[in-house]
Amino acid sequence: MRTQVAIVGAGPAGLLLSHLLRIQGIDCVVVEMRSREYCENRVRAGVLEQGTVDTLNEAGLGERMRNEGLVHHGIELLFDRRRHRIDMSKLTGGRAITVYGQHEVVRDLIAAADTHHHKLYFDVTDVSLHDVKTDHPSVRYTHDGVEHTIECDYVAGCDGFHGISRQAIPADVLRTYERVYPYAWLGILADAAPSCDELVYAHHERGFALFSMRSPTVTRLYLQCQPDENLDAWSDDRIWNELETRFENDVGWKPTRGKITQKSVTPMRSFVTEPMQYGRLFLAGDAAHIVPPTGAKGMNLAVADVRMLSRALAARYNESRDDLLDRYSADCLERVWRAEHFSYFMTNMLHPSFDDTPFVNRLKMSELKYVSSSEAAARALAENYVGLPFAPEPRVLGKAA
Ligand code: RFL
Ligand code: PHB
Repeated sequence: MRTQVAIVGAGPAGLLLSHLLRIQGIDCVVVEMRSREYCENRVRAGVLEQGTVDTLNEAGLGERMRNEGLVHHGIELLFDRRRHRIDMSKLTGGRAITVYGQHEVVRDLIAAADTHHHKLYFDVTDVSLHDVKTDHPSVRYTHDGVEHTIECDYVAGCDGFHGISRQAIPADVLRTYERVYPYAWLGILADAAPSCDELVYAHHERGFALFSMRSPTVTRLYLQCQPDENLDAWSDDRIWNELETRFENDVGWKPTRGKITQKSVTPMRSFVTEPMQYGRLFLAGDAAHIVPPTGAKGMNLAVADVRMLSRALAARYNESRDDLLDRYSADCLERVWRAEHFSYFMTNMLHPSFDDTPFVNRLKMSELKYVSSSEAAARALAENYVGLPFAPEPRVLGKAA
């Protein structure tokens, strides 16, 4: 099989890249090791930045998101039993976030791929990359017991943190920067109407807790826990009691209880790979970088990367220009490091660390009071949370900058 761009991985990065390339007339093939059902039902992120919403709308993928997504103009920070609202829209000239599940975005992308007959293969095995440093790279995989080779011009490694693409970059070229946090999140989905219209990030001496939602009937909640936490030790009652303790406040607000339909433990990690490109291989999304979920940045970074990559590839094919491809890694890493810092800042501020000294925990409390009382500090938090605007459009498709 021959194509222009071979894409490894059908998460948000790979699927959106495929869509953005197709609408610019570039041929591509996506190979994914999991089943379609698994990808469509994998519950993960929930917060879309303004720029992500704009990208999905511009690509013609926004109809269900506009109908079912919940637009939020603020978030709440809860500490010392008090709720403090950060009015993000007021602080950022009207920008907002949209709560719409990552698996809904993935479903919309797969539905669009069906409609336009994109080449998207699920349940593949033994994926390997070859000759990425040459001008004739290829991707090999097995599907239904038959070995296949995709000959291509470029390879996009969109296969997440545990994927194989990153390994195609030689160890002496690749630099990695990493921080593993001494805690994790126990996350649940519950059939319960959200008892608050906005997300609530709570700092409590027993640990962090987050109130979020997926729809008018589904609440999403997280509790700080140990990285090796045993889920079997957490009965539904214990989870609700702990959540109620951590959300305690002077006005008696608490999440509404409901049937818990899903439980999981998510480790917390910061990780960046440099460079994000090697020869004709380009990494995008979690394959290149991971953030702890406290800043809600992971999927948004994946979208920003593939937006950049699709434009760079369009410049190559439609204008014979390589400059955007040459600087893909440098351009992406600007945004990546800003999001890394913001996620690290939110994570440190909101999680009491039982390994830290009382001094460090006092600093966290001071920071919380500062962002809740100083307009300048609140604005810095708000502009990072809603997401920094994309750089002005690069000169592609023949338009002058
Ligand atoms: P994904 O989604 O991991 O997709 C990678 C795909 O590649 C496939 N794959 C392979 N395919 C073929 N061959 C191989 N050898 C392969 N190896 C892997 C995988 O099966 C998979 O389908 O990466 P992508 O596309 O870069 O997307 C990244 C996002 O999924 C991730 O950053 C977010 O989920 C992070 N995240 C959040 N991000 C946000 O923007 N806002 C949030 O509110 C938010 N909350 C979260 C989160 C992640 C969480 N968890 C569970 C990690 C909350 C949580 C709890
Ligand atoms: C979620 O709804 O899953 C969610 C929301 C905000 C975060 C992380 C996860 O910071």
